[in-house]
Amino acid sequence: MTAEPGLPFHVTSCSKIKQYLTLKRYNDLKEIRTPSGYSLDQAIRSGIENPDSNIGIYAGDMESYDCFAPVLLPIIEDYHHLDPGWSHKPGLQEVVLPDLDPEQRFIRSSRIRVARNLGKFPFSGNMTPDQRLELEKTVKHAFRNLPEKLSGTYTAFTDLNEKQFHALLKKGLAFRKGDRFMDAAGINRDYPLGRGIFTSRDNIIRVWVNEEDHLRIIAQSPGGDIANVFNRLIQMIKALGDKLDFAFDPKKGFLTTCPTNIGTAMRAGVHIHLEKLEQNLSFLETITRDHHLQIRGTGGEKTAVEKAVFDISNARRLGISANTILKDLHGGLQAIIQAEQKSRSFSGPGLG
Ligand code: DAR
Repeated sequence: MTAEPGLPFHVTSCSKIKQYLTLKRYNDLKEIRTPSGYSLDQAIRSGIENPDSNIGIYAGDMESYDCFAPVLLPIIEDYHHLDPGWSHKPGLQEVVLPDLDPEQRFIRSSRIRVARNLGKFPFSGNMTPDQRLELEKTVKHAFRNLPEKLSGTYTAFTDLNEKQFHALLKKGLAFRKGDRFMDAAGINRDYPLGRGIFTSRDNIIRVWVNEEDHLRIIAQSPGGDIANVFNRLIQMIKALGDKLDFAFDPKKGFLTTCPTNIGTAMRAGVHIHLEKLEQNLSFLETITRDHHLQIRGTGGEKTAVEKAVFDISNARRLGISANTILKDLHGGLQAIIQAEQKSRSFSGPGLG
């Protein structure tokens, strides 16, 4: 596919913006500014500078989704595989599901996160230093007023020296600057100013502040009890939602910096050890596809699988409810564990 004359997409790029940002759409949108002053050129800078982008465009505020709808909507409908008449499906109810791997023979850990942005602020690639500090101050106030069972501590990265920061990083209690895609989108600007992590007393809940989105609300725990992790996450989401106005659209759901995350803005996944299915990837891919799941490397997006530990999570974020995501994951993991068990019983663990 070649870009239309005049649009600076690299000939090798296969990004969604190259596919859907026609010259006409570009000319129709290039002078538009959102209320915070965000432009189309700012939105697509990452996709222009990184020809290997999958998507190539980021929102700079919730209004970007309306101002740049002629290019964002076709990208959203393509990426999320949406049928005509699609819409966000609400629903965030605690669940009762059996632990699929109580002896922890397969699932190393479970991690479920949602992205949330505060509607009254520009999004992460479009914030001034003062806006990042104001956002941090706003959410710190919410953290201080959580119910006792969810209480915890917030650590601002600017309060740490190099040694303290790297000690937290090793424990997964800090996050580095984003990748080159996020860098080109302005998301890493002023790092580590305004960045930090809230950690609940029981260490299950973490909230990243001012990373790719204003908030990444995360519940994680060793093992495969995804229902318990999901239920703890819901309690935190609802407690913060009572205090903060999240950027939300009835049709698109929760609005995020990257259009791949809108809707539930949820990624629910596990790290699972599949020493046999690693040797039969096409079978693993069939099972994950049938259950609307995706396979990532051990370190997550755009990383390799190490020591047969796969990151498996939901592929769908929009057009289905968070509870459906969890049921997809639970059903898919059940099928994957059965297949791995069967393969191991035929050849014994670790045998060729
Ligand atoms: N790397 C960018 C974004 C892809 C989706 N991942 C996010 N949002 N973390 C791309 O266009 O490929």
